[in-house]
Amino acid sequence: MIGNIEHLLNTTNDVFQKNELKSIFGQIAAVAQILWDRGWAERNAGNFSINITGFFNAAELDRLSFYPFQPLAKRYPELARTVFLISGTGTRMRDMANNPFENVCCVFVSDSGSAYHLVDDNAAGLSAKPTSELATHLAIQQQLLQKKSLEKVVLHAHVTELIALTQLPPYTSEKAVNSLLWGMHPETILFLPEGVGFIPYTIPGTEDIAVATLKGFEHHKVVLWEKHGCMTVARTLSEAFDNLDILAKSAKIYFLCKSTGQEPEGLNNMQLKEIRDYPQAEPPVYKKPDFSI
Ligand code: 2HA
Ligand code: ZN
Repeated sequence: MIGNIEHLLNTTNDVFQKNELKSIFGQIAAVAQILWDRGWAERNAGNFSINITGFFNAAELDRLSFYPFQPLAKRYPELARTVFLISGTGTRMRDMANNPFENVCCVFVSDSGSAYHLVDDNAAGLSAKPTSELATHLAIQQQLLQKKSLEKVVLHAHVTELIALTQLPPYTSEKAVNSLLWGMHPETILFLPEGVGFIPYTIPGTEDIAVATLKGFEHHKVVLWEKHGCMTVARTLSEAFDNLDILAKSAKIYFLCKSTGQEPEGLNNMQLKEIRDYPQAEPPVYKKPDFSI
């Protein structure tokens, strides 16, 4: 919980950057509302992290190291002196939508990468601590930096349609689940040609799930956690939502077809190949988030 947003914004002197930072909070509120409306974030489900290091210069980063710190269970050398907005543990997306400032933590990773400072001006010490999935978020964010990726956002949500799919034994392998999801709608292979990674059921919040998820993200933008939900990486929170939305659409079409008592036909390999091979228009130009708050 960063409490008074002005406090964080005052840390960064550049006016343009302040507006940009404000718009990120607008985007957090908008996406949290959609996740709640979709039923993909029951109670305190779902969490996210956003790398906002680019908003701060070296002197501003130095100032963040005066905040109280917590040791991390593991060292993340590549994350030294990085800043993240991370959803607070136990916070609800429906509350996040109404007041992102009170439900997000701002975390500055120490020079050694083995601790984080909680950037917070709440003298009463009532601040939220980062999500229970912190280890997974930091591991993925470190991997993104190592890959010099443009992706700055990691989002976890309980996408009902995808969880339901992983409850069905025939779809508990990467090959089977991708073949089904691609077959249900042409957009799925178009926007996620690398498919999804599949992680067999693992206890949430553990190092084991972090390690398995990292492996999944070596070749995918979305990773399914069997019987739990999914994790995605993207350039913005809106785009992260899009990744999950496309997959949920495919899964929904499958279940709708099944509800008629019939098996869906699916796109065949020839049709999928045609989409893969079809010369695509220029990829959409990345627009800066246009949310403001
Ligand atoms: O943030 O979804 O997996 C709560 C969860 C943990
Ligand atoms: Zn979860």
